[in-house]
Amino acid sequence: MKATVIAPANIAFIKYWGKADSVLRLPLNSSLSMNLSNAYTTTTVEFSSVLKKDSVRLIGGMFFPDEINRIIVALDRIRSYSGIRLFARVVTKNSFPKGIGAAASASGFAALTIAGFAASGKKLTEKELTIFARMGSGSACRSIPDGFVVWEKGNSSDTSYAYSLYSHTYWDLYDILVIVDTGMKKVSTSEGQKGVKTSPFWQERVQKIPDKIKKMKTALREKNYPMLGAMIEDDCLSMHRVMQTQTPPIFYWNNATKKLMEMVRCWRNEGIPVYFTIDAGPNVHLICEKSTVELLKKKLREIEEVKNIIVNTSAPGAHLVDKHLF
Ligand code: 2P0
Repeated sequence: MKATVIAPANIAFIKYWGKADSVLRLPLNSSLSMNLSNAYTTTTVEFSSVLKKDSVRLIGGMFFPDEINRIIVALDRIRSYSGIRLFARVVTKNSFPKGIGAAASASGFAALTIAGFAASGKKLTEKELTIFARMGSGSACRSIPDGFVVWEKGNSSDTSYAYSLYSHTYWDLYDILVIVDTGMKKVSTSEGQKGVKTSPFWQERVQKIPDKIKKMKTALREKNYPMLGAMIEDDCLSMHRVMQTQTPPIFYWNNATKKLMEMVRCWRNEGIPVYFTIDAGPNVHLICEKSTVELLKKKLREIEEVKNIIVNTSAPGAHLVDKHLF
């Protein structure tokens, strides 16, 4: 059987950086995210007796050999759990450029997991699917449930899963992804996280996360945008402080990133409610409410370093669709 899935990327408001178990991809801390409506991956999977090996293709781009291996390992997990012995054909495409810090591994492994199991005929619960997606790429588990999502760190594979806190219709929050650099990121997230414990700040950060998540849940429950925004910025800076003080240090920001962070502060001083967050790359996510989107788009058009923008609102989780890629 052939199955196709659309899975959103997600932006973490409280971020995942560091693993307690690198094989199972158990994180050092829980995280909280929002799915993105206009940054997504579409993937079709079919298991077939005609194939002599797995075939993996990215439309409009190229996978590195280690990425193909990671996909094949994920297919092996699906085969092993569903008792299938056939090779698979996988075709995938992204709605956004790969490697720009827009979490292509999150949407990619979420889509692959659901399409793979659907193609195998094995039925899993949403929780089980998030566990399998997590083993492909940690943040992928957060792209499966609807809208605003928590990934519980847990202390075993079965207890480290993601669930929806609120549906995507709960709050009209926007994420304007501002692309200032379209090149591939310099250090992959899997590689970068290996050095987390060389930072003198990782423990302090991890210890504070349970309290931060509790407070962020309150901000979401009350739809308290200034409280939420301030917390989003605070956790972004806390994660980058860890990254920048690892050995060797990782600096994902460039001059345009820093300029945009400064602009966000200026705009706030002018009374425009907007906050930033940044993942493992130089591009900047502006978190705002619907009423501010048009004004921010206009302001961004005036900044020469801005190459492109992707305007996202909160999105449903990964789901099956009828239109296949082959
Ligand atoms: C996040 N990131 O929470 C944070 C913010 C990057 C910065 O999750 O090794 O690609 O595949 O489990 O999921 C990126 O980490 O890492 C990530 P792996 P992943 O969104």
